[in-house]
Amino acid sequence: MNERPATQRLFFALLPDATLHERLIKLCSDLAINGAPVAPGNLHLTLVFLGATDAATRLDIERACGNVCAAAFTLTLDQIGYWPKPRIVWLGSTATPPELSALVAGLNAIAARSGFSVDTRPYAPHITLARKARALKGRPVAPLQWEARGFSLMESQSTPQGVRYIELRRWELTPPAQPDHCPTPTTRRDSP
Ligand code: 3AM
Repeated sequence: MNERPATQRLFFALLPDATLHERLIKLCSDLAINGAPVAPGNLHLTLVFLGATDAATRLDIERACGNVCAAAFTLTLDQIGYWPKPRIVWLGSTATPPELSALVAGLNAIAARSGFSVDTRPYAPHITLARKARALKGRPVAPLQWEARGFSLMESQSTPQGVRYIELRRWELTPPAQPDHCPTPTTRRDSP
């Protein structure tokens, strides 16, 4: 028999803390976007998309993530944008912190070593706020600060109610006061 191994659809993301999460929800409501809002529990910032991942590959990736040494950073979310092709309204940043670029580069390297094809487009950090949306006329936005202190391995699950993003595991970023400290896995929300 030549059965394909079961896979999970995985990606790396930053998840907002409770305060930022509330602010994002309020922003979505204030913008009154004409489209399908992302479910509040799904709001995130994608770092690297992996796609279908079998259990052995997931294990390799998790091990490699334990060796990632990346610094915490602040991302200023100060720009609302619209991509017409996927019809997405997003919140993003006019300046990508170098620590974020370094984190994405490190995760892309891990993905490539595990055989995933890496997105070669320039990284554009953004939080998708709504899909199937109409263009928003240029709107100023009061900047929101994202104090990124960890990154997460996420699973995208299709359910009858729509897509659901589940945090599988999180790694801490190096706190600014401890430049020599490297991250260790802190949580595992699923069973092996
Ligand atoms: O955070 P956003 O919404 O930009 O669009 C998908 C979502 O990104 C993206 O991964 C995130 C979690 O699903 N995604 C889905 N399929 C993808 C693919 N084949 C993809 N990104 C790149 N390539």
